[in-house]
Amino acid sequence: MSQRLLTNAKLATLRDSNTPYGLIERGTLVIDGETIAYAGPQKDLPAVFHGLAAEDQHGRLITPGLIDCHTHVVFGGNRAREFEMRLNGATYEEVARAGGGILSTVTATRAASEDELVETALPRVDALIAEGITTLEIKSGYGLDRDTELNMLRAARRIARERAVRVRTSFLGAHAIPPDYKGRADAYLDEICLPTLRQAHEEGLVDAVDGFCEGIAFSPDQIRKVFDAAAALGLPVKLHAEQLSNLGGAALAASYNALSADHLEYLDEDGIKAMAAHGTAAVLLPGAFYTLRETQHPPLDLLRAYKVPIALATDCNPGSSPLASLLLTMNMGCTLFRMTPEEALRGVTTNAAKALGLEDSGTLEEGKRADLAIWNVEHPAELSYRIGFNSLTQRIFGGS
Ligand code: DI6
Ligand code: FE
Repeated sequence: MSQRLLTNAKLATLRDSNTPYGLIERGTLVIDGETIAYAGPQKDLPAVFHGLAAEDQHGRLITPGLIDCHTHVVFGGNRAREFEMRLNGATYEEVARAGGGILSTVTATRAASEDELVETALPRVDALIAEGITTLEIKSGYGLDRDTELNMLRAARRIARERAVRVRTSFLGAHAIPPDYKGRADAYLDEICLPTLRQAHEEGLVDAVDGFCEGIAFSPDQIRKVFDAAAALGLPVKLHAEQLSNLGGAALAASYNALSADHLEYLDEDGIKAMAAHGTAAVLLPGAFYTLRETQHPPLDLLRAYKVPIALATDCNPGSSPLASLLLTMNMGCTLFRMTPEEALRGVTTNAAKALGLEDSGTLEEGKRADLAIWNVEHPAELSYRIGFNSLTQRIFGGS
């Protein structure tokens, strides 16, 4: 196994410690194969590593590789025309009549081949990778029929083979009700969504099961049905909850020990208590808040008070968040939601790992995966502070 010694670095270890960011000013990091063998003060470097050739980092900052824990990067077409129509004064109804909205993405995704889905997703994935992302979650949910849902998940798996990035998939068949099942959501779940979930699971395409619990999507009872099916397959769940209204989705998800509840602008204290009791992470998505010009803020102070782990993600999708920058997401988390830069960094590392159920990532410590981002900054707050500026100098994925 090859070993590497990175010296003269600042380490934002994000370990639990009394030091902000778990920061080590004069740090050294040793990589052994795909894992971190040492991350600590230069002066305490174990003697066994002294003989390695040093890669001098000239004081640069090393963080864990970033994790985007909520994306819809695989989809067909885009909705720029719809964006333009609305800014030219068209109403939502006019946009819908012209074929706009989420169902226009469903039509475009159904028309795309698996190859085309991969090809159109890769530029978005590359933009994320260029900012130091090493793990990416990708959801299905723009197919809403068996073949297209499976195509989306296969495309997501292929992205992990075509790029040096780890992909976790979430089955989001319960994202919207397809036109042919209008007014018959339960029939859609029974006839399409759940059988497709079982088949996708059989093919090894599913790491978690997601849903959209909302007046315009699925009711809590319908989501329960989806979660029961996930539990029967031994799959963890997560939920788009309390984005536009409060239906108690977060508490429902927590009662299934969900990995995360996501969006959460309309979350109340009962929901937060349930999340805290079940270890469910909160995933905040400021890109959607920004794009929809939402004014209701997620209850950050209460999430803090109950010590719910808070993650941040792009929600990269063609409608509510056409955002392929996790650094900008961090800035938005601070500026729009008033998170601290340390919370933002933990939100795209340690807590994003929690939201995906990954125990091998998210901090710099012995035994974790050697997924690293190296930045030309003086202080970790710079990552959240700058807008439209990428200070990444090197990304290390699985040690290389
Ligand atoms: N919430 C969202 O913001 C996106 N999906 C979801 O469940 C919207 C997806 C889209 O408009 O294409
Ligand atoms: Fe989403």
